[in-house]
Amino acid sequence: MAPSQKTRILLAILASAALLLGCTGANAAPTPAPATPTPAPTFAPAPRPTATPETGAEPTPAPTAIPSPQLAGVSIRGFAFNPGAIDVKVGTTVTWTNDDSVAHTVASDSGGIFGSPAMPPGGTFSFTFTAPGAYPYHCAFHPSMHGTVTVTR
Ligand SMILES: [Cu+2]
Repeated sequence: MAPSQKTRILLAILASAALLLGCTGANAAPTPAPATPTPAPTFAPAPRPTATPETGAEPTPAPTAIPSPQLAGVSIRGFAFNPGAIDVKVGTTVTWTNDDSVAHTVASDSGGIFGSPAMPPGGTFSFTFTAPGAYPYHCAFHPSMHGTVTVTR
């Protein structure tokens, strides 16, 4: 065997060895991919306040305009209606209260539109005016006592 051939064989062995080493090295070098890839930090986005879509367009069911009950009061005191004349809107309930020490009544001057029985001291009488107009009234016991309720729309 010629020395050169011997060298070539040796080189070939070395080369293959290097290849083997290189291969094994190449195989061993890459760090095995982690079986469980570190989960990307699931970034839960801060819950944004969901814009309430109703804002602004609140279809508040408009209640059929039910006129709030309107009230008015008249005090009977010192043989007089106080106030003697009041203005109210249609639908207003007027309540007379006898703040005197004797009985009185409330009676419409004409038509018998309204009329109370004798109201003892502390008694009350109410009437709801449903039509516009002027409603003069008096006390049946004391003709000098007069008052007027004026009803407007
Ligand atoms: Cu009276």
